[in-house]
Amino acid sequence: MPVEVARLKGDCDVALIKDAMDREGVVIIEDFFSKEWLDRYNGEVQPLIDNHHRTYTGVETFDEFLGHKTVRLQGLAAKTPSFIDALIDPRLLAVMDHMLLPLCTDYILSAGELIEIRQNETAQRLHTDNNSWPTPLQHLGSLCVNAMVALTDYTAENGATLVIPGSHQWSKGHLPDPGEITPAEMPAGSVALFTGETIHAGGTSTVDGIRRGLSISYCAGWLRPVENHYLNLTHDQVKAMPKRAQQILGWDVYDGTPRGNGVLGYYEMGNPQDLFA
Ligand SMILES: O=C(O)CCC(=O)C(=O)O
Ligand SMILES: [Fe+2]
Repeated sequence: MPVEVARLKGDCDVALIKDAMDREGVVIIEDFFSKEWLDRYNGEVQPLIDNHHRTYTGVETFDEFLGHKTVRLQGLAAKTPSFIDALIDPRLLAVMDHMLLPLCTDYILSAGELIEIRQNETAQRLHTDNNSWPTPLQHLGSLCVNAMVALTDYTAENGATLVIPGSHQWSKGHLPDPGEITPAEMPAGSVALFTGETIHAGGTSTVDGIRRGLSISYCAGWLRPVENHYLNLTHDQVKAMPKRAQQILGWDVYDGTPRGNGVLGYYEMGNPQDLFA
């Protein structure tokens, strides 16, 4: 029996999404974003993709991991206004509350990445996104949750994300049999959610055409985010955003200590929110 990824619809009860995430560690939700949002967002990213120049972190194995036939863009909160609609989508945030609040008092954006896989890209190595942080922290549970938004159709041939349902509960080092790996095939406008402990990878593309995704990952508010998106944003840009977006972008203090003994992320000895008062 081929492995199937749990599949829901965008207007479903959010409780079903939470259940699927707890049980499987990955779920596809179809008809999640409207055609209107999809067209608008694709319109906002197209000129950025057209002008894209590959850059490197300087860490060779990581640059390899990012792919040679894949266009990646960051700084999306600053560059693409409609990113914010997805970032604070109430259904996504309800799932993030469920998945991440056991570990923290609030979560922040870890990375917002546009990932466009092109013909002849080879699959990434299988990994978990928890791997971004040191091993002792990984024992705490899922440090992040990824919402992979399909901006085009995702197919087995064009590089759909490879996922392993149930792998979020595996012990570290347990590798999947080939039959347990399945492409998260989904039409444009869907979202695939997976935990920081779910094994996955960008897929192989054998076809002429693109697989374009928007990966929005949220992490515990006390972690250093994967992307340094703070450097992209101006104060004026953040000021114009809804408060919840400001908070998720890290422009607030994190108070997670039992007795208010310390806060993280304070600014000029105060709260970044004071910038907008
Ligand atoms: O592009 C994809 O489908 C997955 C990318 C990914 O997992 C990553 O870059 O960490
Ligand atoms: Fe990943």
